[in-house]
Amino acid sequence: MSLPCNSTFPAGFIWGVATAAAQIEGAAFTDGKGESIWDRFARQPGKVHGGDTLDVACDHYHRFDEDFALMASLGVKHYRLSISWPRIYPDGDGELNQAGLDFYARLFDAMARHGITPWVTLFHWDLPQALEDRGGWRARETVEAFGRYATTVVQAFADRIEHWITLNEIRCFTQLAYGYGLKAPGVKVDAATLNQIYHHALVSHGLAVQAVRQYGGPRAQVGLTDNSDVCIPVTETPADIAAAREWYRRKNLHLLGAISNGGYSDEYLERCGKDAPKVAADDFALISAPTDFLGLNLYTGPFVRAGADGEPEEVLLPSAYPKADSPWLHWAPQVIYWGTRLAHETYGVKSIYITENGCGYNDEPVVAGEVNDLHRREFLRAHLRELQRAIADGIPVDGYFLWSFMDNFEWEDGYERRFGIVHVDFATQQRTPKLSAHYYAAVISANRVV
Ligand code: PNW
Repeated sequence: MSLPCNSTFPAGFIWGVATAAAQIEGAAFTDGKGESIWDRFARQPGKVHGGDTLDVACDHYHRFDEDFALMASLGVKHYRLSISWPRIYPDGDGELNQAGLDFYARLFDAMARHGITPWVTLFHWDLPQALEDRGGWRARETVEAFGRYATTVVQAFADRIEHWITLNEIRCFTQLAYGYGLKAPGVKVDAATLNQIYHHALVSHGLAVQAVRQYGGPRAQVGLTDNSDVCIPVTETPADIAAAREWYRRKNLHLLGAISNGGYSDEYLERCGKDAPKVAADDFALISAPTDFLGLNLYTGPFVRAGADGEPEEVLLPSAYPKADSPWLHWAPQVIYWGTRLAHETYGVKSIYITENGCGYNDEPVVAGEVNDLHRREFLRAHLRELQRAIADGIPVDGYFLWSFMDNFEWEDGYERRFGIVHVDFATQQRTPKLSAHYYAAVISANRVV
């Protein structure tokens, strides 16, 4: 099947925007919220650009009503947000903070008033520091605590939430945090510990799925958001496509591979050798329980080709290759097409939502009341064309969430790096929709690439 290049998207296609609690809420110690590992990390010298903290961020905690009014004015009807675990359980476990649940109840009420449907991520990296002090993701205790937290949240909001996302980007809060030490808690563990941490993340995903199935009500849908290592064939020829597919399969063996396989493959266990994770008897019954969709955060990916011996090889990026200001974010719009296609082909996924896609730049000044981010408009248009191609090829993509609604705390890059389609002046909290916001509003309204 192929569609003419200016055709509309399928009726009911979900257009949304995304954020995460720690990056926008601020109010880091308000109404009983506990300390998160990011609150702690940001206070360690040299960890976050400019010494920026999450204390105020976009002050969304106090401004959500006007933020939803702005969102609605752009025609956005779907919003992916996350819930802050330390707002609900300040110590990660044990005593519940009712004020935390009350905050999200007010937030969801406001969204309903503005006609915006919530898509809720249960964990977007803000682990309670108290749990990190007892071992963090190294410890099985954290997995059990996450299961209790997920159950509490699903029980509290089952009447309002139909779309649940268990975890955001396992790779980032495991490998980048405990492997490379770039993200909180900023440590470097050994290979066996890191493999155990991946496993704990997978079990946590499974416990959240179980919570949604038990308490989410008949209409609830649940899935994981993964940032798979997407491999893009340098030329779309059978040889390079096969190489990209094989490279993708190998790179995702420990996460999506294990989930879809119902266990760790021999290939993965051989790769781990003596550092293989310890797996409890029922773990994979949880981990591989069916889900309703797969969320994919698609930003970039390596270009892969068939080498001389037929083995996949990554092509090095020349210095002239275009990048966003985030050094890891080289332009590769085909990540949308290949990210969704490889997930569908490799794991048989039947429903995919792109839960994040966007770009981060530093200098986006407000001039005469406008932010001329033509670079982001161009980025979005190129990526949406690839989304259209994926759909035309029959890949089951049901929605797209742009990262991000507004500039926010970009983790170790602090407030310097802007991903929003709405500009935030962090001194005054003034919001200014950028050119890209008006562009995206036009896309949503026309339900096609404009
Ligand atoms: C995602 N990489 O993070 C997160 O889900 C967001 O919270 C974040 O703000 C956004 O993308 C932009 O960075 C990523 O190194 C961080 O490939 C790093 C990578 C990918 C995604």
